[in-house]
Amino acid sequence: MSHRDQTLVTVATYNEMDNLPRLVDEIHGALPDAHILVVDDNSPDGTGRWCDARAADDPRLHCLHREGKLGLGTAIVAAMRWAVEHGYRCMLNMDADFSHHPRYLRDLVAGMDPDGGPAVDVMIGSRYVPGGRVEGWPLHRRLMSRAVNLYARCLLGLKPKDCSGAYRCYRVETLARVDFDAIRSRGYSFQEEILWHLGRAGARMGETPITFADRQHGSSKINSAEAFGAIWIIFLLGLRKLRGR
Ligand SMILES: Nc1nc2c(ncn2[C@@H]2O[C@H](COP(=O)(O)OP(=O)(O)OP(=O)(O)O)[C@@H](O)[C@H]2O)c(=O)[nH]1
Ligand SMILES: [Mg+2]
Repeated sequence: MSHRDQTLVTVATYNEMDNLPRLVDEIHGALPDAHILVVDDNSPDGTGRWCDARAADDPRLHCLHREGKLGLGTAIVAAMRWAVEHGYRCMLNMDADFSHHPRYLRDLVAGMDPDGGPAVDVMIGSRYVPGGRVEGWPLHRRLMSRAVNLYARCLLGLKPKDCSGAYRCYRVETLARVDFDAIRSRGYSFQEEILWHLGRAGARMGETPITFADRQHGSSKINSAEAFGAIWIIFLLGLRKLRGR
């Protein structure tokens, strides 16, 4: 099956019943023709069951179920494989918790083919370009995010200002050039790692400003083991880059 002119919006979920029903409506408010793929890791709060029931009434909604919580990075890889297999034009990924507001969806899609400019392969919803902002984060979280971005940009030579956010639109034919089996990240460093692989595949990257809002409903899935794991993986990728591999 091919959806060559269509956009797929992908949302990984783990216990997002407080957010997903409203998010699905708002995504379709912004992009009525888009398909939505939810990748749910057997959420105990029933997010996956809700999604199946809703998908039975709406052919634009799809749900991929995994047996347990396997990490955000692997959920996005599963969504990328699905987008490639089904032949969508663009894949737009966002978090479920409204940190990534659907009001920016159209800017991200429009940025893929800018008027008079070259086409873009990855459009990033960016907190760190002029006009971008973070709302509701305490100072230590702002500093951590800035530090991780600086670290990844220096070590991996990434050009975008915001390399750690998940709110992005990818050209699916460019994703198809990435060897997903080579991706090491299970959790947070996935965002930097996929940019690194795409950069090596010759992808052009752009950024459009967003205001990132802290989660209002539901609970955080972040943990310090994942955060340290992410720093370690970026370091290993940096070593590979130094060795020219
Ligand atoms: N399928 C799946 N989704 C996940 C997993 N971990 C996180 N998510 C989803 O990924 C998105 C981002 O996770 P968040 O918990 O918001 O992570 P965060 O934004 O760093 O942290 P807070 O917003 O502060 O809680 C949300 O939509 C989560 O439901 C996972 O292991 N599997
Ligand atoms: Mg969040």
